[in-house]
Amino acid sequence: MNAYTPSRDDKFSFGLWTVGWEGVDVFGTAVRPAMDPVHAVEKLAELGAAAISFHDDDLVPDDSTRTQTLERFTKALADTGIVVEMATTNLFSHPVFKDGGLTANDRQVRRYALAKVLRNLDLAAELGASTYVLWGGREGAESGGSKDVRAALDRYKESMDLLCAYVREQGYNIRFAIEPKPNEPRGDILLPSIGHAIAFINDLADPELVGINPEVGHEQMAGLNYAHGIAQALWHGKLYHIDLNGQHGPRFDQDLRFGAGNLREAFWTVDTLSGYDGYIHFDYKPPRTEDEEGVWETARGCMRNYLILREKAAAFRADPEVAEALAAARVAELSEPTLAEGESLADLRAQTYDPDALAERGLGFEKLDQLAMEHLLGVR
Ligand SMILES: [Mn+2]
Repeated sequence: MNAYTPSRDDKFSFGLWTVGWEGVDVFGTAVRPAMDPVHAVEKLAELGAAAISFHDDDLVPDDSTRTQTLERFTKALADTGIVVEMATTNLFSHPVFKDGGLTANDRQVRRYALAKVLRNLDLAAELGASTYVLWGGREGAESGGSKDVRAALDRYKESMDLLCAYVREQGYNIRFAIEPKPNEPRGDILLPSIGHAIAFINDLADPELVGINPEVGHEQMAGLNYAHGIAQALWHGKLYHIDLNGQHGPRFDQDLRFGAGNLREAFWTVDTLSGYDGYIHFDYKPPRTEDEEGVWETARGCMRNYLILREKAAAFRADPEVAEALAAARVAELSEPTLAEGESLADLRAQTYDPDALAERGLGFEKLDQLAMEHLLGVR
């Protein structure tokens, strides 16, 4: 045990499909055997995680074994104290979803997709999940003429409105979280970024019930700043869930363990999450090079990296030299309204400004960033 050993209070959560990933990718077959969800729960509990999440097909892929699987699974939850905090639907693996689920051109596919979501939503409520994620990986297109994007958004909204009404009607304690992604597996996915998703949510019938589940790599694949993205989501009150992982800039979805890839952005992500009280959920894929022991090493790594970065971010914020640099950089001044109370725009216009003198001031941002860098590098 040391300072970076996780405890239940840290609220770490893992998707069953993360540690259970068999390594099937575009170019190769499975490198690891299927993992029993009960084994995943027991092992994650032993490592210090607090919760898990699942797709319907991760946990109950087969109706003939559904009852027995759920009995074993709920017993494992009770035995370990692990809770189910989130659930989601697999609307991407089966060939029926090759043109999407909720926005497929084929109406029968959309009806089947909605029924599949509803069935797993009932299970999510039964198992105590409080968040239901929708990642629309197949909702999109490869070519311009094949998808009427405005009609697709109408159908996306129709499904979300129906799902929200269903949750209200059933009295479930569940909120939805839409997970944006720019591309992969579709050439272009609908609701490609945090901003697109938030704008869409504001046009739903019951926007209170819907927020977002931003994933580190998904934003970074689009060259966007994840820490800024979640800060905006928090500003809108829409950060209902998070998916942490690692990514090296705009390229294919790497799904590395948290902290790998863009480490500086991971630092600012943890800093931005200071005060966030939701589950710290990891959605990554242990690389194909790893055997089962390597898989648990990546799960440990995700949690340790988060705890290390949390300590580094706290030390940065507590450093008196950082306080001076923040003051010199006028960071707190941004919280002051531009127009003072009781002041009019006429007052503001009547003031004399000396833009050349204002332009002469340096902001000192580099000194501030160097201090952050030195905390991150472990030399302060
Ligand atoms: Mn995800």
